[in-house]
Amino acid sequence: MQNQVVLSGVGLWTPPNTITNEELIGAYNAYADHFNAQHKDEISEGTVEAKPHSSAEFVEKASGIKSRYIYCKDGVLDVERMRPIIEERADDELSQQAEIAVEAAKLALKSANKSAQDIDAVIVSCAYTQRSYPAIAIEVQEALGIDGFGFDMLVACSAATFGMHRAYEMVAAGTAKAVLVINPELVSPQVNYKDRDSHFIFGDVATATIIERSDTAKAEHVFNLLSTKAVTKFSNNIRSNFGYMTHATDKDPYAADKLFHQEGRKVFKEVCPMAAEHITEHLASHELKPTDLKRWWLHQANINMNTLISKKLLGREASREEAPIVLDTYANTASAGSVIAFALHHEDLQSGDYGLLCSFGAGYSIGSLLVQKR
Ligand code: CO8
Repeated sequence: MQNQVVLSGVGLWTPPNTITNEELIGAYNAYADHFNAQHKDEISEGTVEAKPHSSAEFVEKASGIKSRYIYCKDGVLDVERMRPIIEERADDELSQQAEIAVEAAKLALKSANKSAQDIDAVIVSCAYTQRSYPAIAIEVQEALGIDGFGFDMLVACSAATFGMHRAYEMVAAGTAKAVLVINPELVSPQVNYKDRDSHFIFGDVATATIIERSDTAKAEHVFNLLSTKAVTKFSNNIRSNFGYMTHATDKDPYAADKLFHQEGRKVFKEVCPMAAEHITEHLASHELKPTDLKRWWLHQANINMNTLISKKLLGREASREEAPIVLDTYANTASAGSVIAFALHHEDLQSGDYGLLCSFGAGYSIGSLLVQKR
């Protein structure tokens, strides 16, 4: 017999620094002017393309983003650099990603009313890990004094939901009693701040959740995890080619294709119907309709995507109360967006209310979890 599984805690660690659209776009436009002045002759000969200005008005209208949090602001707005300055740490120091993971984990443990001794597995699941091994999850496990085991997972936009899926399965099967799932989305080092199409999209954050057996849960807000659903379909439309092979290929490890890049229009067109269909099927497997749900904690990549998906599901636009948006202040935080929305907007749900967490994006990947307030 399977154990009843619950989501009993959530933690949200927000970096101390922000960059507004105005600041970011001011820096980009200064960089573009600098580039155009430097390449004046090639541009007039037609061998180099001039860089047009970015605009805060476009960014807010096309994405819903007004500002973003950033782990380290230094260097990003410097026209000569356009990337954060992050010091390398010694092997015996806590890595930056483990450090922010620990912050989010402590908040999740507190909200679940648990201590490190109650946890027996740690999953660090996010879009990038800052090294291949030893796993960041094992470093976090050591820092928090957790027994048991830990491992890292990379599933880009769906890392958080897919990580929670694995935790659900382990608790249901009895191979772990309580799992800490952490999403330290330190994405700013992989953003191409020189690329007009994508320089505004991302922000840094760390989120964490506790998934455990229902009979051990003692938090104030406990959600029965009814089921999970996942799908992936290969696409090159969102891609980063950075990896360990660059040591052998003799290519520039910092070239534009090694950083985040996408065909944003295609992503928009292809992912929205996939996500709406996925959610409809997930709910139908419980004989539920979209109108039966109280809350939608949707992936936060683009406000227009969320509006379109909720219209497809409900036949009308969802209110901000039904489908909260955190993009305006957090921007796209890779896999953490739906967890941020959950962290900030779950305490008002009443016993019996249904809600759905859902990620969609790179891979392509879609992951959902249907929950019901206990
Ligand atoms: N300023 C002013 N104008 C601009 C800018 C800009 N910054 N950028 C583009 N334009 C112009 C274009 O040149 C174009 O002009 P024209 O019509 O004259 O050619 C016009 O605006 C329209 O351009 P687009 O068609 O590209 O603009 P869209 O309306 O499609 O909006 C978006 C662009 C916002 C990127 C939109 O396509 C989008 O959001 N698509 C989906 C994106 C998405 O969900 N991506 C997933 C991201 S991946 C993820 O979430 C996790 C991945 C792993 C983490 C990586 C971390 C680094």
